[in-house]
Amino acid sequence: QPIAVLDSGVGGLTVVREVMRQLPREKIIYFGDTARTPYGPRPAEEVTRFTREIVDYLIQFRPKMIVIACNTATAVALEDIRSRVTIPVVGVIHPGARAANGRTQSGVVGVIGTEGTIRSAAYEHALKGLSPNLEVISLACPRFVPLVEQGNFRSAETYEVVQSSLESLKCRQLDTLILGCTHYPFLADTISEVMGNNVTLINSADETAREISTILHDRNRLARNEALPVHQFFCSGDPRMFKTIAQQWLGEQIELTP
Ligand code: DGN
Repeated sequence: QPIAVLDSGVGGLTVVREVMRQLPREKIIYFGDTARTPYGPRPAEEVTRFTREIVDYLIQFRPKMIVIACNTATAVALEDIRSRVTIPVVGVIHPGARAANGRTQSGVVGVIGTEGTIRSAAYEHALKGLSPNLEVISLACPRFVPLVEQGNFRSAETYEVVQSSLESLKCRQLDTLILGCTHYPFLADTISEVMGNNVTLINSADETAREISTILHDRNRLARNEALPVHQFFCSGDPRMFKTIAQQWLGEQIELTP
């Protein structure tokens, strides 16, 4: 049985890459809603409706687990989806919050994400639930996702957008910055360059993959000569850009069904 992974576009591939690395025997069915990306500016009810539709589609593949690899959808729809299916549903916010809480020394944690994620205050709640004294500085970066969906990871324009978006964070005392959108790891080098060496970036993909492995009770080593599973990718929009970005990020050819 596969693990079903969904996102508003290519962002969830950052989680897929980590699952492939930590759990190489698991077959993945991925859905990127590239026709309706970005989810960030949309009202919560609409994001919930889209998430339900994608889950209804993915459920036909009889997955053993659903991973909502989108912070915006996790923030508004995680509990709704959990109440609708009988298999485990994993989001990306708690894993990221746990990782940041374990890492910060100064107790000042930054969170960047879409407008929807930041408006929901889901990271604040998750972080304060772990350590009530943490100071949390949140910032929406609505210009990042469109850059990533265009495959524009490392241009002068990207640098300029990242630099100007993060300006207000640079004078704060944070030592840990949560990439609270699964698209942002694509821009991690630029974000890191702008924020400087003293700020550790938290990418929830790593921690989410660990949570999946715990739920599955799986150490998942490949036996010698064992064939790798064939993953399946679906996207609702232009397949060319999705395929290019996916193959570049995952470092292998993929099977994509538009
Ligand atoms: N990748 C998604 C997230 O983590 O929030 C959403 C991006 C978007 O659609 N704006």
